[in-house]
Amino acid sequence: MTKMIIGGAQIGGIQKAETREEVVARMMALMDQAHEKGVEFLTYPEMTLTTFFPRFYVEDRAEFDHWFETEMPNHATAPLFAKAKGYGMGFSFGYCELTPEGEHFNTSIIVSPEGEIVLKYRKTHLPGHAEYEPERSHQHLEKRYFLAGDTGFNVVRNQGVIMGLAICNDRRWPESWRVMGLQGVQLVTIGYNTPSQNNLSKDEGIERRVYHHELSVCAGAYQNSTYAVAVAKCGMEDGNHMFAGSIIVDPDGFVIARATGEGDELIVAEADFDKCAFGKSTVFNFEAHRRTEHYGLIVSQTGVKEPAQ
Ligand code: CDT
Repeated sequence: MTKMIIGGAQIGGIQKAETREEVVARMMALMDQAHEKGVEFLTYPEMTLTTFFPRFYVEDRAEFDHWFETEMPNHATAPLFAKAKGYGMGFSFGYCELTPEGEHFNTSIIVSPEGEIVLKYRKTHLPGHAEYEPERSHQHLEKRYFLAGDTGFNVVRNQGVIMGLAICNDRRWPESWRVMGLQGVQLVTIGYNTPSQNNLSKDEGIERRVYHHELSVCAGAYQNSTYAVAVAKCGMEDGNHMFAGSIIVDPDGFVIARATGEGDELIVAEADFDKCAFGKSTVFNFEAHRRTEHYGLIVSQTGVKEPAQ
């Protein structure tokens, strides 16, 4: 029987002027709380270390290289790795990665209780746009500052549990979940930074945005019979609001823990990973029920091709 106390460390807004060290101090305070509650694996948000800078446009992208990490762990994050190792706690968190080859990725990692990076994932589904678009209420320039990830959705067995990573917009795409589901995933950890308003539609307010977030995570968890932890960086950041709504979801698709505020906040639940087996061996027994002969379009075609009139 594999039971584990899992946690999500929601992080309130990080302003432009905040240093990595200040952010890591907040992360460590939540890790201390998590340890007190017996958490064995803790999930932090997407781009945990910095403000969500893709809301800002700069002509010369290199001006934003200071938001990226060239190594991990590094001087600022080493104390976090050391604290987790001291607690025997695994964790995941997102940061912006600049490779030795000069490539920029929106990245997330799983760190084992021994302090080793056992899985690295680079965000696949980059939302937004690459150029300044004045018709938008705010910019979302992920396609300007990041390359689409080159890792794909791998999983790793960590602390006896099959774990996988997705980042923010990935949670809306069933393809992300199913690729991990096909590797037997039991815990999907997701970090997100989601603006509270659709930048092309004033009508899509925060309630609808939070509903779509929760719908996506609950459906992904249910359809692949896996636990999921989805954790926000949220609240006011540099004058922009991002919704909170961090949740832990069970393999039946039910929310079993939920954040109540918009600041730094810990959510905790007990996961019984044996519960993943029921769905995986019945309604979502892929071996028994999938019909891959009918799914070809999913990988052969990207956009929609409507039939002729
Ligand atoms: N960070 C991120 O991926 N945010 C997106 C916003 C979509 S609107 C351009 C999300 O899916 O939540």
